[in-house]
Amino acid sequence: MVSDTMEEPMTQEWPGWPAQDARRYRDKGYWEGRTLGGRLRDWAALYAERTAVVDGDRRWTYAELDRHVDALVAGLLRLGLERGDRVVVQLPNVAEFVHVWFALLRIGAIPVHALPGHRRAEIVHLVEASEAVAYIVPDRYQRFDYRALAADIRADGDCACLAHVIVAGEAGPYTSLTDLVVPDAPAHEDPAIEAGDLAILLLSGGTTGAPKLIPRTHDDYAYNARAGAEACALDADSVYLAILPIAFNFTLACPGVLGTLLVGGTVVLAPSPSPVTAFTLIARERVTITAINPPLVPHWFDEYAASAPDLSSLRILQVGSARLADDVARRVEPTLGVRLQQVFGMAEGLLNYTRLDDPRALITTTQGRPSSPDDEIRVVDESGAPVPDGQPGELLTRGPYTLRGYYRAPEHNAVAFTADGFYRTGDLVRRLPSGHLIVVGRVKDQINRGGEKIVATEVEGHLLAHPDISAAALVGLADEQWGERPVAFLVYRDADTSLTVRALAAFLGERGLAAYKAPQEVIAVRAMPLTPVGKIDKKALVASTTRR
Ligand code: OOB
Repeated sequence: MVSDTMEEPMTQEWPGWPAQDARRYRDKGYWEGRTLGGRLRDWAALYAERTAVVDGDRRWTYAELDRHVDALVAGLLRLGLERGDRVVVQLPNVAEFVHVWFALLRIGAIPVHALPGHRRAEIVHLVEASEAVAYIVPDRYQRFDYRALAADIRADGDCACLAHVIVAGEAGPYTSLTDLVVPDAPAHEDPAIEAGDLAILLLSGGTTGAPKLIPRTHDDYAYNARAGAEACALDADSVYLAILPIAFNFTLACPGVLGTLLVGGTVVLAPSPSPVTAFTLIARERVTITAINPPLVPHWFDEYAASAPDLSSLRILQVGSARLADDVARRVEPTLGVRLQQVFGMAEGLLNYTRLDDPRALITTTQGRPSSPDDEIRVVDESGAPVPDGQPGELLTRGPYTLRGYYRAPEHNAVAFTADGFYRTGDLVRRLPSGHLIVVGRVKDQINRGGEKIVATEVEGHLLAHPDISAAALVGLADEQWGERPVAFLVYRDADTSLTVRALAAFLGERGLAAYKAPQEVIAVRAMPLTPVGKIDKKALVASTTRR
């Protein structure tokens, strides 16, 4: 059932789609009116005994997954979680992520996605920006103890809204996820949850200040995954290997985990991103599709040459989240014997895929075309006027799975969207007559380190807290391995000071910042070059490095 309220801008907290667009998206069948928790129920009936999820030696059929999620729902309800509660989830690629995610959705609680690499600064921000009541973590992952992080985020009186910490594994003083499982719990339905409701909050790569939260509804997120599944021709025989973090939109829903489950396929979770692990799982589970970021590609080439793995089941290697160099793209198919698919997407919505039957030249030199016929694309110059095909301009977009505004961010929304609802991506692209996009640069103040997004102003804010630093600018410089690496230009208070990369990493680490955001190089300058309006001239800083 579709209620009238769904057609209104949804709540004060985030602007939804205008009524006439919402109606069109439903009429065209993009929004199917089924919640994600309800879909798991449908899949359990349709695909019952097929394998849904594989995590190491543990396997769940669709029917088992559905029952296990209900068992967890019962425990989460007993704990006091309610519809509308926000819950920060920071789990790595383990089956518990899938269990927790669907259990929260069935209750109508909102998973807020954190990445495994996030630390105190990011988690405090996520908890406070969403006013989360619970935080769900593993005990340890990659030699880091998340229980200590859970203690740390509350140490300074921060995160007062947080009532529960739930741990997958050894819980210590916290609530154990295993203890929340209520065997043989009844199937849980909550008719009050509608497909047009907020389902999850994703973290934006960001442009300025603290990263924003991205509202995604059940309807739009399911379509996000379904359109991807179509672009990849997924079916019940598809086996998707999750290598990048499962909380990342690319891995979860492009088409990823969700797109695979939609068609009755099997999801295999990789415990680490190493090519050795990936190759072992591909051969063992007969994986048909997986997704990686550009820095992993040369590692795949090297490991392939070294170990001659059996990749015969693999049909599609998706590469995205940062620009894949054309010459590397051209080497994928001849080297690995697998079809390349470039993916250019964003947590905000719009996804572009090269199609499986595209000419090779388009697959190796473009980042794909929009997944939905109703993705609207504008490429504009600085004044907002459209540029002709082939010319670079900023990409603006609007469509059935692209947000119309961030969560609780009216001021930012006023600048991040046009008056008619187009999202300003901050990406510079060239559009070809075929509709394929080539990413040529960026107008947002962000560094893309091989797919990991770093908001310059966020890191600069922390650098300026250092007693020896009087001015700081973080810029991305071209890097062989990462595509771009974050470089800090610093003006010291005392000209004799010199801070090393290690010292800065330690300083930023103490301030609770994720390690991947730390500068990989430090360049001291006497004064910052300024633009005519008095802002730090980052282009001049980049140019100065080529003159060195
Ligand atoms: C993906 O999502 P986010 O939200 O982490 O980052 C989005 C930004 C884009 O605006 C663009 O600047 C960059 O990442 N990007 C690419 C790219 N894919 C993403 N830049 C160049 N080439 C590409 N292929 O990164 C994301 C989400 C879903 C699917 C794939 C990637």
